[in-house]
Amino acid sequence: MNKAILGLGSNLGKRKENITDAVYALGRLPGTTVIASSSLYETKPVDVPNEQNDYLNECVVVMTELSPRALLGGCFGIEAAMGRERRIQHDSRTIDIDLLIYEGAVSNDTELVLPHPQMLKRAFVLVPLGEIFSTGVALDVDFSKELSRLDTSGIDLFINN
Ligand code: PH2
Ligand code: MG
Ligand code: MG
Repeated sequence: MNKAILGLGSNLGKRKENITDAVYALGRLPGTTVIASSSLYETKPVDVPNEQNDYLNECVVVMTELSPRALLGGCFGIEAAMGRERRIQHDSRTIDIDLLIYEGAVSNDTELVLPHPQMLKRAFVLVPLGEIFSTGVALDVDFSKELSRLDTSGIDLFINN
């Protein structure tokens, strides 16, 4: 069993339900259990090609028997089942599930880069992650410096539950 960390995002449709459904689906992947989750955060879109709604973002930690690649495949399967369309890169989406960190795994090929190359630049990832890993270190990835330097003004705890 290995630990892995995933980041979820939604800015289309019923955003909160989309995230909740996706977390539930992650826990139903073979040999996979969700062991921790952050609060939901409402976040301003960053690096997007068009006008978009605000996102809800959350991070979760899983224990899994799946390999990094199989876990990634599981994430794509959940996205597809939830109606995710892939037309324009970084377009609005019902659900996005990104594999951020997989315990002990470094990968650098075209399908999978681990740790996720953008995660250290994104407050919508590091703020929720910092809630779970309050030391600023997640499975050997130290994000404390980046988190302390990032502009977190577009990131709000989502209380509309
Ligand atoms: N995801 C992106 C691009 N921009 N911005 C926010 N706030 N949240 C996201 O999840 C997000 C984004 C590409 O995956
Ligand atoms: Mg993403
Ligand atoms: Mg993605």
